[in-house]
Amino acid sequence: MREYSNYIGGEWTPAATGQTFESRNPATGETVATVARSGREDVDRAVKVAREAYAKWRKYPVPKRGEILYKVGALLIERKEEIACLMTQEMGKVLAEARGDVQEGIDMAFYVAGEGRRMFGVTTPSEMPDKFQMAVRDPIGVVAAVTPWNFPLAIPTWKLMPAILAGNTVVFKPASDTPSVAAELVRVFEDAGLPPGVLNFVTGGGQEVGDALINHPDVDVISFTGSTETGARVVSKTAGKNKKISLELGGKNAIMVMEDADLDLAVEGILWSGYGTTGQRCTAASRLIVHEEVERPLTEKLLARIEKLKLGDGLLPDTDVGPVINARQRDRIHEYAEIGKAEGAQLLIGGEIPKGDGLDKGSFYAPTLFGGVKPDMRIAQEEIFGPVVSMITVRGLEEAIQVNNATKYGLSSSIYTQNVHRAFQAMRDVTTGILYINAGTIGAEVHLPFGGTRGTGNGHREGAVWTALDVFTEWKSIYVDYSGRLQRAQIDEFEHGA
Ligand code: UN1
Repeated sequence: MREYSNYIGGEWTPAATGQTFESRNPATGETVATVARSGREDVDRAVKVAREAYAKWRKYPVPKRGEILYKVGALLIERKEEIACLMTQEMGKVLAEARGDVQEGIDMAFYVAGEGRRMFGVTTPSEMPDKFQMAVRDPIGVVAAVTPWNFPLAIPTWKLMPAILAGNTVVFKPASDTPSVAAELVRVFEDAGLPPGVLNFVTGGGQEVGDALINHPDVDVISFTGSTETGARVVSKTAGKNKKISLELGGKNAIMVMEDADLDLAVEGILWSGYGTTGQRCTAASRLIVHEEVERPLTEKLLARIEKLKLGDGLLPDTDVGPVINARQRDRIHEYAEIGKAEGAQLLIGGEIPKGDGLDKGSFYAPTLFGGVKPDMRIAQEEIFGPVVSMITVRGLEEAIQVNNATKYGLSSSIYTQNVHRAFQAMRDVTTGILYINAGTIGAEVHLPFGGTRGTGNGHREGAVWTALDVFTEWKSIYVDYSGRLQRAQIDEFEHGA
């Protein structure tokens, strides 16, 4: 069995208390790894080491920092299959998707590495003669990266790579459901030659490790991806402590299907976005907003496909839908199905914890579709984070967009239409951070901004390096006066043509 400890100052070390916990395979219930159950003492040590390493790292040339990330990318390519298999075992997503998760980290590595020879600042002319001015990006200090289990490799790379490239040092706390994948990522950084102390890794619970980390006075930036409730806790617990906080929280993403849509194409997008990753992406489609004219044929086509989806262990080649992350989450999803029924929505398929076929050993949930959903029902408003899709019928594009926009979240949306006017109207009026035309709600590429409006976040964007660097750097404006005399901005006047 695998064993992982913390990684602090370039050393793999057990938790100060010597305690451990286990991560389990959600498809089989088997133990995947034993990892350190850390506490405040470990966090204190990791932050101290990160702070010390920062003094040197911030002066290390940015292109050279980028070169380490090229090596990280190359090692991830070498280890892609091994890490993907481990990810399927630890998190449950089917192997093809686990490979995609690692690939997203590889894409990020090369993309951010290249940024090492850009990281552009700004120059702009002065209002005075003999004066030069520019703005440059400065690192901030120690970053706490707190990451979720649903993209156990890709999402950490969105945080660690730009943070490290910019010259910060990091303490990384992964979700307790997926510590092994996170540890393998840290090992890649180590093997790529990242100097000790630049990246530190502490595993353990949210209460013990997470809270100690975000509240630590020497942590300057908190980059958190996870549930809306935990995000709110991060903000309230650190209020008044003057930390820079970037949040990526929930979604209630919708696919709009207009009356002129290519329905077969839409069905593919709905299956992929609604039930891919067992509905456990923040970008997953959990609402379907359908024009009344196509509701019937679309429903028929969808049901014919949903009933054929095969649940099982993600390592098996014929599995379409893997388990959900754990039994607690499965029960929560089931509660939502019950809520949907009680609210008067029509359960068209699913709505149950499947039995037999070896599924009882793991945490599975049947792909579920509700019809007759009203936009204000709880199953149409709250994030379920499972394979549950709620179908709402509308009479036209404006109503579709209005329903699409009317949730407390604002991550991703999609519209299926073959009419260019409708597509552009959606591009203008949809208020989510991501919009797809004739594709589902998932599948963001690393080099565009990733994030959402309203309750999905707090205005920051990950992915695209120029937006990610806004989280991990501060702008410094520098004025260089080479006139040799006192020049007073806003006061002195200059003769034309002098
Ligand atoms: C997430 O949903 O938590 O766009 C991240 C996507 C992936 C990333 C998803 N590239 O679906």
